Amino acid sequence: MNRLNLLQFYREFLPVGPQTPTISLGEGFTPLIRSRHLGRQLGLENLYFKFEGTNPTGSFKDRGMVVAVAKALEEGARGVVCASTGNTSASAAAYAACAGLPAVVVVPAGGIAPGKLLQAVAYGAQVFAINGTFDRALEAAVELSARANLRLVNSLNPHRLAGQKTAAFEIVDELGDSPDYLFLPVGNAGNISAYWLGFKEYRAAGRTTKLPRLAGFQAAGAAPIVLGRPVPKPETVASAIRIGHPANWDSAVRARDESGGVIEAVTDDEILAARRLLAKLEGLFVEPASAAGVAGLVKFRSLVQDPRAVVVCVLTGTGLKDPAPGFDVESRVYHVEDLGQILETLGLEVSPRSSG
Ligand code: AN7
Repeated sequence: MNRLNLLQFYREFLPVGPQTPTISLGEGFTPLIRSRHLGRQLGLENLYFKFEGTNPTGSFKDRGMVVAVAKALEEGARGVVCASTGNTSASAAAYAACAGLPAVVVVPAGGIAPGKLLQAVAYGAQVFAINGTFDRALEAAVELSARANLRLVNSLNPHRLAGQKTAAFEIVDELGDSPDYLFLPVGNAGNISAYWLGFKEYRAAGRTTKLPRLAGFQAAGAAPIVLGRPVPKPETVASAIRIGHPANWDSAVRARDESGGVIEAVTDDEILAARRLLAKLEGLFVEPASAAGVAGLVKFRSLVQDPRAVVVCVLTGTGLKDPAPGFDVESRVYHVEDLGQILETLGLEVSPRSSG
């Protein structure tokens, strides 16, 4: 089977030309999964999940990174640098490896999920953990890009958002039109800005007749856009969106207002409840930050009036990198001595011992 190449498939909407290397790790073309249970519980007939966890490094960041790193390669950059709450660093490290470029990543010390840190190391990046928040790590990355001649691959690099807007294209291509609502988490606010760009470009190209309302959700302890001021010490279990001063603040507010949407806050308890719900009700295991959009839909259900409205929740990353939060595994595992105890615990009717 010939797997599609994201850079080639959407090239007319991307900053790629004949000289751009079409590198790929198999990013994009992620499943749009129709809800079988949560939608019914919420009284929504057309609820979908855009599951970005199937990207090669486990998050939506790969869509933007493939473009940013391809352009860095095309332009002869010496290497790439980024700050990250985890997923960007994993993605930058992987695509740099793929391109044969060195990667430098700066993360807030103790602030990122273990699986993400491990990925950055595994893919061969030089990893620096700096005391303080993501915002401090980003300042260092920006400075490094200028002083060490490394290409910055945070979302301040416009190629990142150009790549990320392909998720909006895929949703429209699959549904035949834009959804009525798009629910998603907001951290550095690049993704909400990129989706808006994507839907607007597709409408200008005549590929969609309408635009969705955007509903973005920050964690309550890290909700600068909701509060209207930076949060110096952001706190949340959802480490990916533990960001107090989003780089794309203005464009996110514009996207919200132009779309007639909202950016609201959800608590850590609401995020973890949504994470459990997605896994148990739908079979979708996502990281805490990725559950924020669904937590928002549950909490602000009245935003969607029409039960037939087409609603897409973006699930930004896999649960496997940060598996523990929200699950008490020990209390849910029965320790038994023998088969008899298993049968007894299950309380099932038992037939005689099978002979095979
Ligand atoms: C799973 O990796 O900022 O609002 O440095 O990893 O575009 O920032 C990650 C963000 C949502 C928020 N879900 O997206 C980083 C980083 C997951 C994420 C977000 C992130 P933006």
